[in-house]
Amino acid sequence: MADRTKIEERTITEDGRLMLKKVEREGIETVWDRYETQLPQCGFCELGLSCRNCVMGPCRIDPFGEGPQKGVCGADADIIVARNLGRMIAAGAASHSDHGRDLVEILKAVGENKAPGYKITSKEKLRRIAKELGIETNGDDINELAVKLAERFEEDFGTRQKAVSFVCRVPQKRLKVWEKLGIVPRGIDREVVEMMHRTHMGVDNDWANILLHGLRTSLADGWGGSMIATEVSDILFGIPKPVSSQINLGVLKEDQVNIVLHGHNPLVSEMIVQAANDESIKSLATSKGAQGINLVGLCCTGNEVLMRKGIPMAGNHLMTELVIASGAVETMIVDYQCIMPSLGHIAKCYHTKMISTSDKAKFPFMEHREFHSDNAQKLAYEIVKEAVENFSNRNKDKVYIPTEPVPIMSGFSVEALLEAMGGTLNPLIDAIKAGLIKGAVGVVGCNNPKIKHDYGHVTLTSKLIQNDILVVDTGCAAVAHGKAGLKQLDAIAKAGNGLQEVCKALSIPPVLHVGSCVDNIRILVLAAALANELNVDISDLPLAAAAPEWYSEKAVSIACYAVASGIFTVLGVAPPILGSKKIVSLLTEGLQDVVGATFAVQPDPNRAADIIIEHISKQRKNLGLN
Ligand code: BF8
Ligand code: SF4
Repeated sequence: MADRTKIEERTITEDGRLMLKKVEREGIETVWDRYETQLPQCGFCELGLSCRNCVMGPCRIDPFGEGPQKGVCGADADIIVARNLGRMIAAGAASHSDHGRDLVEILKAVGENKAPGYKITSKEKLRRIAKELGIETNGDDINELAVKLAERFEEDFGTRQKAVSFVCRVPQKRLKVWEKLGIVPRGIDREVVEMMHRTHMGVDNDWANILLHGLRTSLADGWGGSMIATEVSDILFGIPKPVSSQINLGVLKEDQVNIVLHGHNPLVSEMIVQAANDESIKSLATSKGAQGINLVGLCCTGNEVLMRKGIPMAGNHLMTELVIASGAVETMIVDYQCIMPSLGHIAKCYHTKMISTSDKAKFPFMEHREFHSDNAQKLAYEIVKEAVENFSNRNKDKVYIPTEPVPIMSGFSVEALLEAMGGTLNPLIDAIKAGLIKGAVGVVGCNNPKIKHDYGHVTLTSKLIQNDILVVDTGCAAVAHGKAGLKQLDAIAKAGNGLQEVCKALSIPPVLHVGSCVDNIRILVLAAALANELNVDISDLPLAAAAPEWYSEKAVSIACYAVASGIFTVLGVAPPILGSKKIVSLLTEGLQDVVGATFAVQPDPNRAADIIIEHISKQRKNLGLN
């Protein structure tokens, strides 16, 4: 194994550093070690210049112009880079959207009384969305309405001919842009499948045409699959409201049964939450000598239950292995996405039971207990009971909970924000017009061992709020900010004077948690509402997005739908496109004239902040604001 980098180089977090010392002592391998064994990573792949779409290949293009300039089929650098990027977008859009589909299936099952334990928590939102989509109802039958809405969404996945339902939310000016380009998303599955088709050998060999379909595919995610996922989650599990909780490894409790919820879809975790509140299970825990049952979250499943239930958050992507190394976890329950296949291996060093729950996501050294609408309630109860029974197997000598948790505020859905502002966007608009708030930025996305853990998020966001830019966050970025103490009322003091004034008046922190990664659509909904209110396009607003530490294909899809929706987006890690000058120039400059927004790549978060501050002041000037 290569020499390990210093722990201080790996993460800025105290809990992470202390836990990394423990795993080093115990000889446990982590994501950082494996990253180092991969170095140097393949230069062709980093540039996007390798292709294995067929077995005449694999092929690669020499970036220095000396070796091959075409694959066996004749594809050049531009075609290969575009095809690879297209497939990344398709995979990301598929992941969010398939998660949305699972929720739609439960919504339908609830309407048909086939999902014991699940219910419609927000009847108001169900009615509101049904009305928005023009779904007729006979009378007040909420179950019938659930089925009808689910069926409408099912159609959105297939071929809808014209457009997915939520295109009705797109501001007219933006929709015209998409219509002109022919990128209005038709069906969610359709755009993903079409991308796979186009990138098969011998189909779409016009790099720009592939990329245009890439934007359409990403829009099918943002205004389709992800939007459905969030809205149906709110209907089933409730609209998030401001809630206080705690964050970092210190949320684990030495004297309690610790159950960790990891993954993305709230379908499983919501049932576990119910089961953990069952009185008979609680008394079983007491009889085993535990002071209670402590549920904590990781990654986006963690974000979902933090937003709606105030369940404490243990950590983000790069912390998922370290949570197990605490030796204090009785059971980790996973659903899907961003679950490293290494987790089961690490759990073998402790008493931790690992449970996978989705038919589409099995992992090494995990026990597979498949959740379906009809058995979820029963299964959740059994799993929590087994976790309680596992408490007595804990080896106290191995337990280490390194820090005290940090307080965090969460739960800022669009509805909650509107409520905080007295039902209208006017206070926000007035604050922007008056220059108290210069603009708003969505800081989102992952961790990646290529960037010092949490450094990108925390550095960028701290600088933005100092400059009176409101930050809304999701995913692992939100967890980073939370651990750094930026998501509590005390953090108001870290903001610029103008932003401080607004935060104090509304009693909100300067960095607002809007949810998991599918919940990035809450930012779209807010941006669309702002654009409509001001009668401008989204691309005219003083907004930006950033993903300082992104790693996943889902993040590529999010970044693309942000830009296609008109939001300037800065990435901290370069996507594999640098092998094509034409594509780099289109994405970083040319798109401005096409969709009114571009990408930028800037690994240094301080400089990324400068770029964003400059962009926002330019947008303000164009709107006639000083
Ligand atoms: O969907 S931010 S590492 S956990 S991909 Fe994954 Fe990235 Fe975290 Fe959530 Ni989003
Ligand atoms: Fe090579 Fe073309 Fe096949 Fe790709 S599609 S592997 S470039 S022959």
